[in-house]
Amino acid sequence: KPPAMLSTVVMNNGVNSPNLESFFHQAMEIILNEAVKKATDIREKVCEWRSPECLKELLDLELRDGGESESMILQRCRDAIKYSVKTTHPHFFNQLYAGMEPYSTVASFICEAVNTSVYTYEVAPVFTLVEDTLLRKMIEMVGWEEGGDGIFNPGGSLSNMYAVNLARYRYCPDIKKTGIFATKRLVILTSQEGHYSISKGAALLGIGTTNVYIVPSDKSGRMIPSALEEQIKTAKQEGAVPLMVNATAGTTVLGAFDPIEEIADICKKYNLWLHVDACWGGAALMSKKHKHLLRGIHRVNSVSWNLHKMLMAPLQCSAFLVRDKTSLLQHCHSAQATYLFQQDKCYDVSYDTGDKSIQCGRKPDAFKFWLMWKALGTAELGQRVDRSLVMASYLAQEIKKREGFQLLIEPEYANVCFWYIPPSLRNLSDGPELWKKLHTVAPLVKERMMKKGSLMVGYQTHRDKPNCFRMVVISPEVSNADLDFVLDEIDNLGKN
Ligand code: ABU
Repeated sequence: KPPAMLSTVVMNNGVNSPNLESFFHQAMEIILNEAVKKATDIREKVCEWRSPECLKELLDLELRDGGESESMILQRCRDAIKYSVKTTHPHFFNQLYAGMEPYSTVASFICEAVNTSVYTYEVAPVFTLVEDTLLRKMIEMVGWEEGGDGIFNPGGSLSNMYAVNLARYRYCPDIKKTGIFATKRLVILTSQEGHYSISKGAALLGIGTTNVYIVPSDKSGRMIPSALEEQIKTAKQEGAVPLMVNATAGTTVLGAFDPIEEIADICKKYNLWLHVDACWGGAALMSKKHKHLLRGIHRVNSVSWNLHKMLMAPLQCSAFLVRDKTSLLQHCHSAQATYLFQQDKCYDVSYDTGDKSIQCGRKPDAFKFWLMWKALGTAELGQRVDRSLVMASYLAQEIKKREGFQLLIEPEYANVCFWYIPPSLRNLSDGPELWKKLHTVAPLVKERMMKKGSLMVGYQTHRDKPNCFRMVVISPEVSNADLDFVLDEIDNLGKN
C-alpha cells in the first residue's frame, strides 16, 4: 500500500481523522524529545554545523507538485530540529537570548495552535485582555503613576522605531497626512553604543541616517550628557530641529546604562522626546537590587523592553510603552479599516487595539510572558536577574585569574567582554602588532567551537579594539561549572 499523502488525508478527513491525530502525536513526541529534552541536554551538541551548500543537499529543499508521505514529513521535522542551533542548550551564549523557559514555551505552542491575530477583541478576546494587563503591569514597573499606553511588536528594533515615529508625530501631526516635505530637518540623538535600529528607523521614516547624531560615550559605554547637550546646540545652530534622544539601558556589547536622570534634565530643557531602549536592560526593573541602573526611567516619554532577552520568553516578545494619556499611538497609526474596526460592534471597541499598531496581523506575544509571570511570580523573575549578574561577576573573576584571558572592561550588567590570548601571542607587548594578531583569534576559535558543536559564544570588535568575545549568562540552568567549561574550552580550541 503506498504511503498516505498528508494533503489527501487533510482534504478527505480533516484534523479529527485518526491519521492526522496520529501525525500530531508523533510530531509532538519529536518536538518534546528532540527540540525540548535533547536540545537542553548538556551531553548533547549545541549545533550540528554544516556549510550552506552541504545543508541544502541534506535537506532536499525543492518544492514539488506532489505531496510527501507522513513518515517523510516526520523525518523532515527531525532534520529541521537536528540542524537548527540549540539556543536552549546550557552552552549557547551567542546572543542576548538563550535557554528554555517551560511555561512560556507551552504558551507559545498554545499561540500557534489557537492561531489568531491580536487586532480585534472579537478574534482574540483572551490575548487582548492579557496584553492589556501585561502592558499595565510593565508601565507600573517603569513608574508612570499616571498610566500610559503600549503595544507588543515583532522585536526591539520595531519598538524603537515606534518611538521615532511618535516623537515626530508629536512634533508635527500633519506629517501623517502630508508627508515629510513641510518640516525642517529633524535630528535624532543616540550614543555611539546605541542600537543600530535607530539609524534604520531614521532611514525608514525618511529622516535620513546622517540626521542621527552620534553622542560620544565614556569608557564604560555610557552616554556623556555634556556631549549630548553640545550636539543638541549644534543641531539648533544648523537650523535643524532636534527631535528625540535615544538613551540605552543595557547596551548590546558592554551592557552599559546611560544616565537617564541627567539625560532627562537635558531633554526637559530643550523639550525633546526621551526614549529609552531598555530592550536588554529593562529586565533589571524586576530586581530590587539592580533597578537603580534605570534610575530616572519614570521621567521618559517611551520605553522599549524585550521580554525575550534576559527574561526568557520565546522570541519574539517586545513591548513598546509610551507615557501618554492622549491616545497618541492610536492617532499616529490608525487607518480605521472598516472591515476590522467597525464602531457599531456589540462590545466596547476600545478593546480593538490593532489600529494602534503599524501592523495588521499581530501575534499574541504578550501571552508567552504573562503565563510565565503567573507561574513564577515577580519575586522569582527578579531573583533570576540577580543570578545572571552574579554569574557574570563569577565569570569576570575567573577571567582575571586565568593566564591568557583578559577582560575588556569590568561588567556593569550581565555582559562579560574578554580576549583570549593564545600562548604564541603572550610574549608580545601591548600594541598594533598584538592587536592585529589578536583580531584573528576570536573568529578562529568561534569557527572551531561551531564545527565541534561544543559551545557558541559571540564576538565583535569594540571601537578600535580587536575582536573580543562577549558572554552573557541568561538561563538559570547555567552553572559555575558551565562557565568554567567555557573558559577551558576556549583555551583548548585556541591554544594552537
Ligand atoms: N538586539 C540586539 C541583539 C543582539 C544579540 O543578540 O547579540
